[in-house]
Amino acid sequence: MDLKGKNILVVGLARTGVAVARFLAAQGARVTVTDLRDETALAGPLEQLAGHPVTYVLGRHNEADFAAAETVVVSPGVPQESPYLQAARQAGREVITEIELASRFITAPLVAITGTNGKTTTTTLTGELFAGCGFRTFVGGNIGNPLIELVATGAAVDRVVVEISSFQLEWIRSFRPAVAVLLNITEDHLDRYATYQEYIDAKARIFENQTASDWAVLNVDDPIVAGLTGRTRAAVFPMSRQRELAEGIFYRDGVIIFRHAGRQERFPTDRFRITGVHNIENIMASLAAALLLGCDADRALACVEAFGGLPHRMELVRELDGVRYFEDSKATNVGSVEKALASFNDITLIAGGKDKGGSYAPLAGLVAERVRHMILIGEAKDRMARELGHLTDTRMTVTLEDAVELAASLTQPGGVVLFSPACSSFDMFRDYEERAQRFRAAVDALSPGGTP
Ligand code: UMA
Ligand code: ADP
Repeated sequence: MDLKGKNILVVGLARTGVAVARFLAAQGARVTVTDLRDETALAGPLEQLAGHPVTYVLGRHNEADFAAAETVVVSPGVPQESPYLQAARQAGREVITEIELASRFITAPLVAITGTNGKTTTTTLTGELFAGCGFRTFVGGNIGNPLIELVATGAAVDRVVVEISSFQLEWIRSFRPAVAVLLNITEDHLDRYATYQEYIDAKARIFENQTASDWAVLNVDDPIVAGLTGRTRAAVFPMSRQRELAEGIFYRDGVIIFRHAGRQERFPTDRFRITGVHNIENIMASLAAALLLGCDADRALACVEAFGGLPHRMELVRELDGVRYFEDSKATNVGSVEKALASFNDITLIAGGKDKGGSYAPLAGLVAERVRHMILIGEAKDRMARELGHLTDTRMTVTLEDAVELAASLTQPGGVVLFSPACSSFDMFRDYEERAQRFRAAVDALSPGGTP
């Protein structure tokens, strides 16, 4: 793709927009950047682009810019239904996401990891496996550092591991991973998609350009994922925690077993530091991708055993008066909370936040069975109380700090206080990390014996 002199419009000026604009300007393209936020709100990104030859249209979008551009590069946060994007497409303009642009310049084998939950954990671990097995590896994407940054640096790499969200798949054209991993699909982002099916269809686009020489690693225990087998032309490499497979990767009696073309590798799980059934799934996906693309089994096992997981995913914060406090602020949808609830008994659950429009009903069985007290916060609290409140002792507080104090007073020794919100954080916090820090600070402030 020759970019020199090309008129390109970059939509959105956050992490993605900055990285894309920098790259395009360096390639000699004529770059216009537009964002609905104004100059004051965008002071940080503008500073990062200082000195680059870029034209700005801020605080608004102009239809004429979309019509004039040869290519429009969209940030993931810009919804597909944006009338500007739709108009550009109808006018015959090329509209693409940043991963599409980046992938046109990447020649190393690319592993793309998607799913409703477990993407970041699996992406990080897969990157560690390749690096630990001696491959020069880039890890990026939805995890935080845009894929285009790899292309911009021109670094020579052997493997690319990229976390992919449904948003990033919306405007792909030729994006084609050598290995596509689909971990699971449960309801999420219904504040962006009109229907659950639209969200599923966006995820399934990860397979769109694969051919028979590529791989699709599919979690066949997940009925929606299993149902998508027909959507890929790639060779399907199934993974299962529940049943033995003649070809694929599966879990049996404490051992993960990889079977492919007559080869069998065994990975005993007893020395793994990350626990929980969901992490067995994440580890199986990582091992499958790594071994299919040349990793040595012994070295891969050593890397998995060394992997300590990521913060804010079911992290033990403290044990006080016989009660363990777990922080799971990254649990922003129902599917992740299901896994958290399945991991404990006798739970005081603190949940709530910004509602994403999905149903909380899939949690009903686990709440009835395992949640002794439920404390709800945030915008979603009334709807959660309507859907789940009748199943257990349910209370509401205004602040997270009050929720923690109430949880401490209600929970008996041997119990678990679990902060697993099932919602995004933006109603009360900057992001899930700030929400996590506030929970941890509130837990740290508790005194033994409940005395202030
Ligand atoms: N904007 C417009 N016009 C619009 C809508 C938005 O100009 O019509 C502007 C906004 O004002 C904002 C920018 O576009 O300035 C949106 O940027 P962005 O939200 O795409 O932010 P980035 O910093 O570029 O982050 C994106 C991903 N964000 C989203 O998908 C919402 C980041 O994923 C990702 O790490 C980053 O690119 C690098 O690839 C975050 C995320 O929340 C972590 N992802 C979702 C998730 O994991 O659930 C999918
Ligand atoms: P993502 O990047 O997809 O959001 P993370 O690895 O950041 O995934 O984990 C997000 C949340 O989902 C955490 O609460 C974590 O405990 C939970 N989780 C991780 N892996 C899985 C999985 N395979 N299935 C369901 N929940 C998971």
